[in-house]
Amino acid sequence: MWGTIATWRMAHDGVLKASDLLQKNGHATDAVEALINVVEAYPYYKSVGYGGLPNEEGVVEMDAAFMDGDTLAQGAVGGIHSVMHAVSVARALSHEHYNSFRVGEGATKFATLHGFEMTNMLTDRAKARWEKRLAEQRAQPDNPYDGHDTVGAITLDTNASMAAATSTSGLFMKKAGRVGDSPLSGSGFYVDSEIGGAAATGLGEDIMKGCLSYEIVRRMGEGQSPQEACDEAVYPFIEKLKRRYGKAGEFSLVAMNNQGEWGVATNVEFTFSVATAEASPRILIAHPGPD
Ligand code: SD4
Repeated sequence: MWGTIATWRMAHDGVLKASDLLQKNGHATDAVEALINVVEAYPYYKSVGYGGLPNEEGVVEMDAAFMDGDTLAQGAVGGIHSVMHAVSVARALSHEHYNSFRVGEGATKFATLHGFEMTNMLTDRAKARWEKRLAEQRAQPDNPYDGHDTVGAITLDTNASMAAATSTSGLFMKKAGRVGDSPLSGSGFYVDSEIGGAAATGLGEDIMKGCLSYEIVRRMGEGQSPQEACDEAVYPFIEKLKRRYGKAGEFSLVAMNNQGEWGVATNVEFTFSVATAEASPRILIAHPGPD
């Protein structure tokens, strides 16, 4: 048995790559990193890695995380800039017992010291969109945040090891130093090889309020299927947020257990990519639930 599930259509080429590795008995940790790396390097995905949309100051600040489901080791970066593969920096940090979650200049410094090549991540295309948005914001300061999606993925390998990872440039036009849910353990991602894993995309500020990735894994640990765990963690929480906070942002979560079964919950039209030993890689659409 092996499997992988990842957020958004943009993950599909990465899912193909990960599937190839997993079929050849590659390790879940290598597969999840390879999956995310494909998305990070592609310049036309406007919310991840190279070509990602910048913050208000024109800097592409990225958040990423990596988790090994066997050891529970985690590494994460928040607001890192100038590196092509933020998730690989997060993976390198997962080997550190101390200082494994680095932000801002500290994160970028770690990357430089560990041999990651510095890259200008602001493509001409992203810069043009930023300039256009700046002009729009001057005319209409209340522009909503958009153009943000995270690639989040779970992998299961043929030895029953699991891994999770995320990478994003976060909200377009976010304030400098703003960090979302994607690098936060339990919010943007979580995985435990004895149970399964989950990853999130959407408005980080609201996903954090429910620690939704951990909640899904916890429920799977109590015996729920990935779909039951997604449904029961996500939809009541959206209702709770609406009731007590007054509103709920958009969010979507994917999950896979250590049997390769998977589930999804979303309150927007959501594409994701999934592959298992039984079913070849494919892009699917989830509709806002519950039905
Ligand atoms: C964040 N969760 O930075 C990310 C962005 C995202 O769909 O995934 N948006 O809040």
